Amino acid sequence: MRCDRIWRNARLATMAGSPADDGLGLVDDGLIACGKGRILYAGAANAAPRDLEAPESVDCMGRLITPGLIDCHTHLVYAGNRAHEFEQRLKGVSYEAIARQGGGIMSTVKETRLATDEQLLAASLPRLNALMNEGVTTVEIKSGYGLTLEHERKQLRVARELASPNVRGMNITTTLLAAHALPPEFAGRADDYVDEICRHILPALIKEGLVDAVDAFCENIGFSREQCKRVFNAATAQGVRVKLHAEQLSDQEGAALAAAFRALSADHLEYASEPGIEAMAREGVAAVLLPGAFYFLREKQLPPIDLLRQHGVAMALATDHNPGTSPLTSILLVLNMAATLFRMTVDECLLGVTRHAAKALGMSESIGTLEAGKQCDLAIWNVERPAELVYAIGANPLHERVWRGA
Ligand code: DI6
Ligand code: FE
Repeated sequence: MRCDRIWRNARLATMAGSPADDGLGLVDDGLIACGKGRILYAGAANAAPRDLEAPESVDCMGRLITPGLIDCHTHLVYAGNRAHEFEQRLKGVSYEAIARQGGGIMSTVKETRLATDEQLLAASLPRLNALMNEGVTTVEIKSGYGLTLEHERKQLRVARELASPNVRGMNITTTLLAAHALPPEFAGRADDYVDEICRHILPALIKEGLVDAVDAFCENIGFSREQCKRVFNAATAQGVRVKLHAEQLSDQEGAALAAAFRALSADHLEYASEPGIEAMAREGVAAVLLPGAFYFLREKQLPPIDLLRQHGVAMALATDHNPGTSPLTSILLVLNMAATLFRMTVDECLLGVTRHAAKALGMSESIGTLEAGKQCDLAIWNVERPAELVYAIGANPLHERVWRGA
């Protein structure tokens, strides 16, 4: 069988295992063959096709290979930063007082509206590089700092630009999050802004091919359950999948709303209730847990991990990179936080940034496990045991990142 490249003498964590082995699908003496950017074989070397031949065969010297990591929830494209607010908060100024001074999300909106495409690209590249340097091969990027058709379009256009192979080698999926905050032009008129989203912003940007999914911030300081439902109806009418920032700071029954729309995922979930989790399980909605925001906000309410486990809800993990509540670009630190703060197991953590993250993006057909037919996105690690990827803090054991076989 003609291949482009073979990796041999490796330990594989295929993430395609059965629940019996906790899903990591470990293979001690493994081999991966790829052709035209796709995996042709991934498994035990002694069961590989006998006729494999490739111009290049890589001896991995016993290193561990996982699927390329997936960061399934980021707000990566924006201008400026909020370090000054961080400093104010440390001096005791409240989040609300900062918001009243025009800070918070609105300060990032102001800077993002003023930025050109080139400036947004230049500001986002270091953040994308940081993720790539830790073996990330797929990133979800949300809008939500423009809040007008023109500026939401600009954010999503830059997100698409980041995906072009001549910029970086990265799979990027975009999410419209116009329902992130109320823009000043609509102060006191949230329903009118939701009309603007449903009638103008969402249909236009979907038609322009800039939107892979639609999200909303269902929260007291965001949008009500009813307003999010209107956004979801508009997205669904256009045949676009939805996801939701749900129960981050209070129980708005967002998880149940996400389930009612068979959403790809419900994200945060610190304040989720059992009925909402049951509904998610029933409708196959993934949970996306975001320990970076939990840590940075010094949140005390843990997400209901045991309930998610009991009901068999797939748990994904992500950085939630954003300048206000999770200025975090380390997916490896997310793994340690999920274990240390949320008490998730090593296997749950690693599945959270591979197979379950792919499910949260609706991309299980093409990424998230080492299986024939999937995209050949790999992370090759200088570790013996998968647990080392979750255990170490601040270390980066990545040996090589492979995107589409190269
Ligand atoms: N939840 C969050 O924590 C961020 N957005 C959201 O929906 C906050 C974004 C920011 O503060 O810039
Ligand atoms: Fe977020």
